[in-house]
Formats: sequence, structure tokens, C-alpha cells
Amino acid sequence: MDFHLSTEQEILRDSVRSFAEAEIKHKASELDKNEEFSYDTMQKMAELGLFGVFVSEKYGGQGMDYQSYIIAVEELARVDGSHAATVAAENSLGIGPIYYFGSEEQKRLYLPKLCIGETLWGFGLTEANAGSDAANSKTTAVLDGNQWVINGSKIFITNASTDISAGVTVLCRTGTREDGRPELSCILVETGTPGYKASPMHGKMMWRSSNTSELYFEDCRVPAENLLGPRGNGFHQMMETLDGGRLSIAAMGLGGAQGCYEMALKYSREREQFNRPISRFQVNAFKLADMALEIETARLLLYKACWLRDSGLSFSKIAAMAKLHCSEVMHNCANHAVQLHGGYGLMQEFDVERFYRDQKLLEIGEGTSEVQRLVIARHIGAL
Ligand code: COS
Repeated sequence: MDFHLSTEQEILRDSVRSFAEAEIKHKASELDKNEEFSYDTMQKMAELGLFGVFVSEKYGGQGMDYQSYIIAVEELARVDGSHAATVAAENSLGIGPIYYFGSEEQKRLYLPKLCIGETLWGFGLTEANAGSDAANSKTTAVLDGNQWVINGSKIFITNASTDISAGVTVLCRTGTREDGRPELSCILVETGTPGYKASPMHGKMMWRSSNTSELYFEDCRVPAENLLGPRGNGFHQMMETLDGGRLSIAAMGLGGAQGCYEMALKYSREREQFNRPISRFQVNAFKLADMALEIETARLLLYKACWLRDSGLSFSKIAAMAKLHCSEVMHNCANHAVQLHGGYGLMQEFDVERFYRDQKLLEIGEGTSEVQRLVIARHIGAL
């Protein structure tokens, strides 16, 4: 067993950590307050090579492994959830389906611009009445000559309504299967297509400076060749994409927990009450010890999941475990961090306040904690 990261992975971690400290940390709180998506940091993240991390250089990507991508997300999340979300959603949900399931022509058409961060792409799965029950999608696509005609709507879609959003992969009902269940297929829809509208959603509790959208399709016509992979494979494609996406949510949990822990440790050593640093009280020292322990176990689990994926082995079960565990570890760490900051932890000028809010998404997005337990329970044969 070798627990060392490669030299390239260590270099990547150092460069993303320095970047996040220098370019994101000082403005994250203000962007969050203003619900502002930063095109400036988006551009800088792109220059650092944070889009298309695991995509082959042939299509303009970095050609690195999934573990490297996860390290990059972890380091961004250590400083800010919104920026980590933009990168995570773009790589695994925006770029991923086109890279893994697209035709050569689709890859050549979309990936180069996505990989240099010139454009962004959304993942249109969730609907108002199809959240955990994702297969209950009601958006339809009917083939009319050589065009799909799409009608329906999607909700909570990351990166779909920025000034640089180029399109979205949409899960649609395209018919009925022989077994009577809906036939679901993925179709690529470009921004600007008549009948397609993406509107930003406001008033989020968390990830306030990331872009989240509602999508509407009204007799939206796209060429038949915009189908992604074979007809009827849409749900499999979405589920497979989510297996990888869940590792990036886990990375956000791990990085966020690390950030909470570091802020809590620093503050507890500096803050004095009863004539000594509050970290010297055993009740607080034990909280910090628990955080360190939970982060260590979360990292081992997530990195093992990445190793399975990079080795081409089955990783669905452990992806669900890593997503569930890392998000719960961040929940615990954010809670302890705010508690250790006392009244100051409730104030916006202390970053732990934002981390406490951002954490909640991790237990809901890309499959709730309940769905992860369901996936694990099915894998172990309990259900
Ligand atoms: N990879 C590939 N295919 C998968 C898969 C996976 N990880 N998991 C399931 N499938 C396939 C199944 O093989 C099955 O295929 P067939 O219909 O051809 O037999 C199909 O998908 C349906 O599977 P299943 O019957 O298990 O689906 P359910 O409707 O019971 O749903 C859950 C399973 C609940 C696990 C799924 O809907 C889910 O993950 N929901 C949460 C969705 C989510 O995370 N949304 C958040 C989006 S934020 S971007």
C-alpha cells in the first residue's frame, strides 16, 4: 500500500492552495453577500487549468487523473464553497457527459472551449417534481423529421445561466420502453436556441456566488444529432455521471472540513478566556481532536474511491459512501468551528459563518444523504 501522492499531484495541490489563498479568500465573503458570480476568478481558475482536468489533451484538457481533479476541488473548497462548486460542477457534470458519452464530433465541437473556461455547460437532470426520484423526469423530446422538439423545465442547474454558459445536457423522455417504463435520453441544447431559456435563481442559503438556474423548454428544436450517445441511455449516463460527481461533492466536504478545522484551531489558540487560550480547555481540545480524526478518515475513504475509479474498478458503492461520509464530516466540523468561535462565529465577517451555511448543500445536492444510504444499502444487499 502506498499512501504517497505523485509529485505532479503534490505540485497541483500546492499551486491550487496558493491560488485560492491569494485570489479567492479575500473576496469570497463579499461575493457571497452580493450573490455575485465572479468572471474574474473564473478566468483565473481557467488559466490555472482547473477546467477539463481529467480530459485528454487531445480535446484541450489537462490529461490528469481523477485523483488530481479531486485534490483541486478539495483545495478550492478549503477556502470557498462557491468557487469549488463552479469547478466541480463544470468538470464532472458539464464536461463529463460530453467527454464520456459524446460523439467525436460533439467532443471536438464543445470540449476545447469548455476546457479553457471560455464557456460553461449545465447538467439538466433535476425537475420540480423529479429530485431524488430522478427517473420521473417529465421533460419530453419528440423526433420531428431531423429535429428533436423539447418541452418541459429543469431546476437547480449549476453554471447554466452565466454570460458564458454555452448550453446544457438535458434528460428527456423520448418514448416508452418495451417494459413499459419511460425511455430517457440525453440531448445537448445550446444557449440561444429558440424556445430555450435559462434564468438565474436567487436567494440561496449556500454557494451564493455560484450560478444556479431554472431552465424552460418551449417547442425548443435542436438537430437530431444532438442526441448524446444511444437513444434510451440517458438515465444510465446521468447515473454514471453522478457516481463521479459524488466524488467531487465528497471533495468539497473534505476541503470544507479542512478549512473549518484550520480556522477553528487558529482561533482557539489565539482566543483567551479565563486567562488561557480556549484550546487549552479539554472540552475544546477534544473537539479539535475529533475534527482532525474525522478529516483523516474522510480523506482515506475519498482517496480510495478515486484510486478505484482511476484503476477502472467499480466505485459506485464507495462513491456513495465517500459523498455521505465527507459531507457529514463537514457538517460536524462546521458545527464545531462555529461553536469554538462563539458569538463571532455567527457573524458574516468570520468565514466559518459561510462554511456553516455552505455545508448544508453537500447533504442534499447530487443525491441526498438518504439516497446515498439507499445506494449503499442496495449494494450490500440489505434492500
Ligand atoms: N450507473 C449506471 N446506471 C445505473 C446506475 C449507475 N450508478 N444506477 C442505476 N443505474 C441504472 C439501472 O441499471 C437501471 O437500468 P435499467 O432501467 O436499464 O434496468 C436504471 O438506471 C434505473 O435504476 P434504478 O431502478 O435503481 O433507479 P431508481 O429509480 O430506483 O433510482 C436512485 C435510483 C434513487 C438511486 C436514483 O434515482 C438517484 O440516484 N436519485 C438521486 C438523483 C440525484 O442525485 N439527483 C441530484 C442531481 S444534482 S446534479
